[in-house]
Amino acid sequence: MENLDVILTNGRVVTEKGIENCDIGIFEGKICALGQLNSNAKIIEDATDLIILPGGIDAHVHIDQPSGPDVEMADNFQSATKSAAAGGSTTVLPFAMQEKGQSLRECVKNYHTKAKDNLFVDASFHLIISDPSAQVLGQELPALARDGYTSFKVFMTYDDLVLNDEELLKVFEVAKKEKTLVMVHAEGYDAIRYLTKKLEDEGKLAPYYHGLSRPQIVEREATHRAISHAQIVDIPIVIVHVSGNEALSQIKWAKENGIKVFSETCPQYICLTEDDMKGLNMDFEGAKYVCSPPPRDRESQEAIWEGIIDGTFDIFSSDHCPFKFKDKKGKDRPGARTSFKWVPNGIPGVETRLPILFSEGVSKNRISIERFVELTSTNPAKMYGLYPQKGSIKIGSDADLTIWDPNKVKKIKQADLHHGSDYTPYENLEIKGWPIQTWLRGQKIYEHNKFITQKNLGRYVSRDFCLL
Ligand code: DUC
Ligand code: ZN
Ligand code: ZN
Repeated sequence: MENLDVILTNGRVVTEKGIENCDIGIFEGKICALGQLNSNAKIIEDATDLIILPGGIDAHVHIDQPSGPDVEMADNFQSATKSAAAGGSTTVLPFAMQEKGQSLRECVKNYHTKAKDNLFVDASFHLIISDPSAQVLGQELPALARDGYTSFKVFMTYDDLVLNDEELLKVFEVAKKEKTLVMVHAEGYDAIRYLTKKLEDEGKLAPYYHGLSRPQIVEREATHRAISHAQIVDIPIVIVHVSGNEALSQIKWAKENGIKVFSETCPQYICLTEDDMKGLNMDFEGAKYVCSPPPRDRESQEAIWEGIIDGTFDIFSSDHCPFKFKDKKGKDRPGARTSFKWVPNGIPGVETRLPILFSEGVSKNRISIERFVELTSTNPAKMYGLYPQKGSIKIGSDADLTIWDPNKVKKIKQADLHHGSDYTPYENLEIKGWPIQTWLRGQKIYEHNKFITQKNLGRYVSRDFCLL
């Protein structure tokens, strides 16, 4: 074959057949040849001693979402997608969050305006349904599903987002009709309110108590309820950000009983514990780690690893939800030092997701590199209707590629990251195996801490239905 645009040569490549020593030929942004290529190309990139993987797909990120009065997320679409590219992800799936009373169409339009010309990597929106009115359920949701918005998230907690059981069932029914996939934030609202009040009455107000206000039982109960509702309506669902053994036991039970439940976990549940929320002697430092569900204990980390290893988890996402720490519009918002309940929930992680799983999983021999690719790229692509355009190194797919140096050892440092937050919860975590180049549709966009492209090449991608 003559005149390719790019050949990546001498790399070890993870394809659907496993690890191969092969060249990758790229033409007009697509992978067009795999094998020993004796062709010319405008650009030849030597990947000796390096590994080439499909670009990461981070299927759970929050960008520029309203997060309560006077609170601002630390990332806009520029900074979040720059951070994604630097961390080896070539596609992100952020949320278009409906506010109460808002039309879903209007909401989606607003997020497109925020994202337009600001994408360093490709993106596609999930919807968050906070107001399932007759108009939303009857018209807007079905129309949007047909336009390629094929997944949406519902919440079982939070004052502004919670849906009651009847509302959940109604949303599930629309999902069944439209063949869309529902992502569920499974934590029980009433139990959290009850426990929060109790802790506050006892004067337990530091960030650490955030974890005690939403213990594993609260997540387990909601997970079971969501699964039961899905069973009643007969739809598949995704339980997102699973934090520990209790919720996981419900998912295992469902899978063993033939109920179609997908599940996602995140870096915070293998790297952080509740002790991190203690900060330095129960001080406000702990707010850096406040997210929901909260980090659990060592036993839970082991259970999460077991689920990653044995195939119970389908995807591994960041749940990137960044706030600044030293900021009155971030973690230190008014009231946050008077009660944990005012601390914004969420931590940054879009740039560190892949290095953490590679290092803790592949480099430490807990998982194979093929399983790493499945969890971080192929399965998210299949689950959210991006496959085979994304998620695999195969002929005809977008040439979204990440080149890894499996032997590079370096600690995570806030100073090296590109997100808008002023801290990382993983400061000083030693990582073996780093992404060193990111390619988006055949163009190198990032190499060794430098962005190569001048303008933002990311595009919005419309999605098909779930293929898993
Ligand atoms: N849920 C998320 O999915 N992300 C951050 C906060 C939350 O509650
Ligand atoms: Zn959530
Ligand atoms: Zn989230």
